[in-house]
Amino acid sequence: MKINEIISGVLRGDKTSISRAISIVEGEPGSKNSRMLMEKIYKNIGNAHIIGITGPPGIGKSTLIGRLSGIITNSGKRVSIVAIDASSPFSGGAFLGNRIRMQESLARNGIFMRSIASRGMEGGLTASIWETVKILDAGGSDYIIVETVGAGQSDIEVVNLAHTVIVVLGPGLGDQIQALKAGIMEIASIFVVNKIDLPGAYIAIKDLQDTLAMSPQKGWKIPVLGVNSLDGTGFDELISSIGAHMDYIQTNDNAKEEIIKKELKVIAMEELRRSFERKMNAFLSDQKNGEILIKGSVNIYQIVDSILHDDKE
Ligand SMILES: Nc1nc2c(ncn2[C@@H]2O[C@H](COP(=O)(O)OP(=O)(O)O)[C@@H](O)[C@H]2O)c(=O)[nH]1
Ligand SMILES: [Mg+2]
Repeated sequence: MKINEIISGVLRGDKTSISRAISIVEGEPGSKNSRMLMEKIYKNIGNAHIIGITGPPGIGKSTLIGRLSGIITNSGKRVSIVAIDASSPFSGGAFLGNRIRMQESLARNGIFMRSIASRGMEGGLTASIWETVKILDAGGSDYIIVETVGAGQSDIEVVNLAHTVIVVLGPGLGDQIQALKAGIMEIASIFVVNKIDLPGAYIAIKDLQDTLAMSPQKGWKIPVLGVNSLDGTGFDELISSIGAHMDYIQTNDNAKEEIIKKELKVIAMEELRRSFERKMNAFLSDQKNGEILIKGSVNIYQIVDSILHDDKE
């Protein structure tokens, strides 16, 4: 498939082209193809609402997403899921089986799902996930749900790119909050306490509500919802809170501006990183630079400066 066919396929919403396009931005980040692809699809983005779902492992995020995406699909909207998986390739066997089964059942309902392994990936994870989300947006998704375990730096960066951030917790709140990256709690648009069928869930809801009551909120009032992702209890409220948050963003210029600024920052930082990496590699692969370096008595800061300001690319 040629790149131009892939681009027109994405814009038609063709799933095979969307998969290929995602493989390009993941597999050859910053390449000419990847850049051309992103620039060509860019004018077709902006329709999708992006929902970030984060929370500790085992809390029920995937189960919740399965149910949520089913409800949204039944209302006639198109949903895609991007799952960022922290599992290592070594312990990932069981997860993989699970994931494939989930992928198959979602596909039967027309839901597109893509898993991305975060471990072992070089820097730039946030940018390639952002690009993946934009490809799905250009491909006609109305909703894109991104699942992350909120424990690492890239998790917080990724979830920060969502329009609506849902932090999922459950009974035994204290330990869970400990497990999350500092700052995750601050970017929630909605708190969900999952597993309300289990003891301690209502205490968790109350604790979250008390914590929120202590910090004055202006603008959007963060709701705390209890759900059971196994039987669907509480999902009507969850759907209406997501809708209310979408309305809030759409009618609030400041919220819109914040989102665009965050996107701009991610792309700019990544362009800078990729460009510096190219210059750095060019410098290191030049034999005579190697000789300069091993002679000692070099000013390493001066070298860094000269690489940074090397404008011939
Ligand atoms: N009792 C109960 N179990 C749940 C609920 N939601 C999910 N689970 C179970 O919690 C486990 C972890 O779920 P999973 O969705 O894989 O969690 P994730 O790691 O956060 O994606 C699974 O065994 C689910 O069946 C719930 O609302 N109540
Ligand atoms: Mg999961």
